[in-house]
Amino acid sequence: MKKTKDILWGGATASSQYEGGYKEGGKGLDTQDCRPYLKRTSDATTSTRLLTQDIIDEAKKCEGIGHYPFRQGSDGYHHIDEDIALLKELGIDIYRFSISWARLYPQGDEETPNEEGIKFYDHIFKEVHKAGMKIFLTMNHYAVPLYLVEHYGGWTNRKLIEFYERFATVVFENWGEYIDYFLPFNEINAGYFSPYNGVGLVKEKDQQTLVFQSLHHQFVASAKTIKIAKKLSPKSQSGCMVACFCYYPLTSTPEDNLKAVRDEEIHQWFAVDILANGHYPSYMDRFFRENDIHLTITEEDSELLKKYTCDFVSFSYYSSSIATCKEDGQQTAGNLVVSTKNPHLKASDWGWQIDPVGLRIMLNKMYDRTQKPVFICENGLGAHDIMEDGLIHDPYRIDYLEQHFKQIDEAIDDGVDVIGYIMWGVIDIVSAGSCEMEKRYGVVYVDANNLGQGTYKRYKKDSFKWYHDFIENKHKQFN
Ligand code: BGP
Repeated sequence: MKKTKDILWGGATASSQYEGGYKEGGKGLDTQDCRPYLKRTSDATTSTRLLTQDIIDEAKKCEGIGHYPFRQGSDGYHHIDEDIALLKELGIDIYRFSISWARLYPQGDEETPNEEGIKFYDHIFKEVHKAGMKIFLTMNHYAVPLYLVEHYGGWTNRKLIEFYERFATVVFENWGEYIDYFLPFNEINAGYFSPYNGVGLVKEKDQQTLVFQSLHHQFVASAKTIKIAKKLSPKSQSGCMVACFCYYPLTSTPEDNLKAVRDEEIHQWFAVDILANGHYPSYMDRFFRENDIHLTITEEDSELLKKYTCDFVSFSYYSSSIATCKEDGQQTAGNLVVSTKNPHLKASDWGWQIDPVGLRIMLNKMYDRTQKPVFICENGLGAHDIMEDGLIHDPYRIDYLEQHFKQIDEAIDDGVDVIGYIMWGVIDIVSAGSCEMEKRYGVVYVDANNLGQGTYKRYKKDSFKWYHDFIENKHKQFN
């Protein structure tokens, strides 16, 4: 039987949140480069995700970094070797990172890739491999080349499948031998809540059909990517990933229970059901009917979905949520969704409700549902950290990690086939939801603030040593 000591422990970043260098090496502008930093109000997270054409036009006028934090990221573009050395010292088994589509294909529709982009990633793949870490690649983590948004309508357009296939072919031709695990898309269900981030859709009215058609195109692109990888990188394992919200009913009424089931299906499971089982689940028929959503799904699409299902399933998990038919409860923020407050849970500085047991529940549910190995590919605590004399004491993060690791251990005992755990934002990066640098997840501190001021020097937090020791001693901690 599998034990906790047998699973992989890792850390993750994403190109748009980490790299910066937004104009260097021939990179094209992408959707994240257009999201401004807005001082946080209660709805800042939502408003920075909904981009209008006016906001994009404004962003295009800004030549420099300005108040667009993704253009600077953590300046990973210029710190990559130092960061890989830090990850090696941390002792993680696996590094999850993503490729900027616009760095390889500045517009997105070119026939051939940008050679400087190839050189940049070639270096990363080889150095991570040399450092002895496995590679978990997210091929596309939110950022879509802006040209594809403005000239093709983002993923609403079937043409993007073709462009994505070209991108995928180049990735696997060049680095197939280094890739251990891969995801065609980060949190593929995000397109539903955050269409601009997820499928490159500029805000308009009445987008439901467009959103689901775009998601469908991403599902087909996922299947085609798996087909490509099977040929060019036969040893790599293909996955699908969703953001998990873990819905609890607010009360024991049958109505609240039904609401929890439905919310979980529509918000998170439907993408897993399609990509792991190879077809649209029956509950989506009613949802499409009742919401007047009409999709174009060809026979070839259905064949591809059926034939190229993923090898493993994976998810991000930060907090649990509440489902209720009553609309009057106190609301709180979470990853991608807003939820009714749970009086039994504490929350992070951003209102995300901390619930380690929810992680065990999600692991069990996902495994029961798919019977495929499960990878926790994102989890961690976004917090305000304070650096004094080069030291960062973050006992709250250590506590968060410890509590969640205990629940992973329980889930493994429950019989869930867990492949590994990947800590989100292992090096501080710009927040995807609220565009802040000061919402920090890392065990490595990056000296920069929300306005991009700072030295961008790296410092180890207390949690660095804690995670390092945990990985080194994992045999003793559990089992
Ligand atoms: C997920 C994304 C990440 C990420 C994380 C934390 O949705 O895949 O890119 O950043 O959530 O969210 P945030 O950065 O908003 O705190």
